[in-house]
Amino acid sequence: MKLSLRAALAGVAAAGVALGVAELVAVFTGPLSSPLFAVGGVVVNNVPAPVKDAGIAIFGTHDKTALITGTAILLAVYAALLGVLALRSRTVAATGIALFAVIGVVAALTRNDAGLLAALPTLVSAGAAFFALRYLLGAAVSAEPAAVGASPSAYREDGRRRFLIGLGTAAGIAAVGGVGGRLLTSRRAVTSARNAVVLPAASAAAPVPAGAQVAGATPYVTSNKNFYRIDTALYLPQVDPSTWELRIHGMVRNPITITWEQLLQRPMVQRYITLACVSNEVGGDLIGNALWLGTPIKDLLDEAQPLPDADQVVQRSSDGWNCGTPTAVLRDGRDALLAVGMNGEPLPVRHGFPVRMVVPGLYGYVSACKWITEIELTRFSDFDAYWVPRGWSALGPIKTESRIDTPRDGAERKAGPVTVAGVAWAQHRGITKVEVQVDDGPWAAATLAPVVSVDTWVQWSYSWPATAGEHTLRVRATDKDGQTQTSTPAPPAPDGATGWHSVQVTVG
Ligand SMILES: Nc1nc2c(c(=O)[nH]1)N[C@H]1C(S)=C(S)[C@@H](COP(=O)(O)O)O[C@H]1N2
Ligand SMILES: [Mo]
Repeated sequence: MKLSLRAALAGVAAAGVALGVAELVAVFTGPLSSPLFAVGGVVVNNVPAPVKDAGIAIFGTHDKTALITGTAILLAVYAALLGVLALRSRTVAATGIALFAVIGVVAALTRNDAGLLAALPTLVSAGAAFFALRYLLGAAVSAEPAAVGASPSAYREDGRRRFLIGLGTAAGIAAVGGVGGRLLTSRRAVTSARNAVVLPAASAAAPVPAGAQVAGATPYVTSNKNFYRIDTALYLPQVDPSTWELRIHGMVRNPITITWEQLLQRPMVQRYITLACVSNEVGGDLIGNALWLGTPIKDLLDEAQPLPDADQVVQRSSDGWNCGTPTAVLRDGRDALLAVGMNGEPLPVRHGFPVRMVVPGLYGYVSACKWITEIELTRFSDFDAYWVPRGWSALGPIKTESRIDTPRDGAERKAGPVTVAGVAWAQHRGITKVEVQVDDGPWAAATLAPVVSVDTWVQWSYSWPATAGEHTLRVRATDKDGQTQTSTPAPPAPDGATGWHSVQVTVG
């Protein structure tokens, strides 16, 4: 093995030691203080919107794994280079590691709510990297034949062994630190606090009417396991209910802070509400319907007494993410909930444990703050929420849409009656009509299933007398305002996709 290759390996191994040690220290200082996750988080919040959109489009909901993997690969390349350069100069090595430390510390300290201790994982890991690199390089050099004079091969063998053992040890520290650190962190996490939560009693939800579920359509109620997840969090915020507080402040006469205990004592209701993501493409699955348990936010806002011109409610998450919702929408009597339960369970951590907002009729990015800890009354003219400077609309009412769930695109069917079924939604307005078109024929009315309320999606079905050949099926919905979905295709940005969903079916 050539010396430069050994040096590169030494660099990568030292970086592995650094990351492993960082994860171990982060067990005590909090998961977001780990340099890998802190730097990843800064990247997430600062990449230009088109790059982020491309990332989401290419990697889908695995975009976070892709980002962390990408960061790790970049770091490995950097470390390999540093290893080789360090052969010539200790100063270069030290400077390289210091640069890594500065980036990690700045990233960790600028995360939301970070204390000074957040710098610790990076600092300790930089120290570990320095010593690991020095040791491994020493071993790498001692495995070289000496340039001048006789070098007993036994000495070389010894150096080689020393280098390999060093590499193995470094890999061990990286693996044990990385895996062990993450495991310990999740043990410390809120899982046990969540398991201990006893949900408060609530006035019952209107029951799901018989027949709401149509055969072939997606389940009317989405299970927690199958519910889509969208957020900017690389590491799920771990918010302990025993220290959770919600502060309602800003342009209010009466600022309020409530604790978890106080929240649970408020009147609770249960409501089926269909949540949708603005990034959902036509025909996409970033939408789900759940039974939410929570307290009406309207009452809390009434108590806080917003000033008349406070037209925006900014909701903030424990990780700093935020969204802006029209105050009027939250106070117009719809079932906008500060939710603690989802389908009979405490909120899953990925869906905002312990508390999140759910607002019927608005896309999630302007209304559904997870891990919520702060509500600030302000004006749209004074504050742009997270997604607004990134090119998304400040207002995000959900657009009337519909989707064909069966047959799937590309499916094959036998000639004769074929069930076409799916969902349609226009939350808080309600759907009055769904129509299906075969090829370029006339639009035929589908049968609408009953719903709990206008705040959920509706299932529909249509019996299609299928004839042999290739066919295109299209669907469109009309809402209670009389608006029929436009056929004009539009991408999700800036305020939601439009167009008709269609599938191709081969009938034999
Ligand atoms: N804290 C936080 N809350 C958030 C987001 C986020 O990035 N961070 N994303 C929002 C978006 S864009 C959507 S669509 C919904 C998705 O909620 P879900 O993941 O429970 O389906 O959460 C909203 N709440
Ligand atoms: Mo979203």
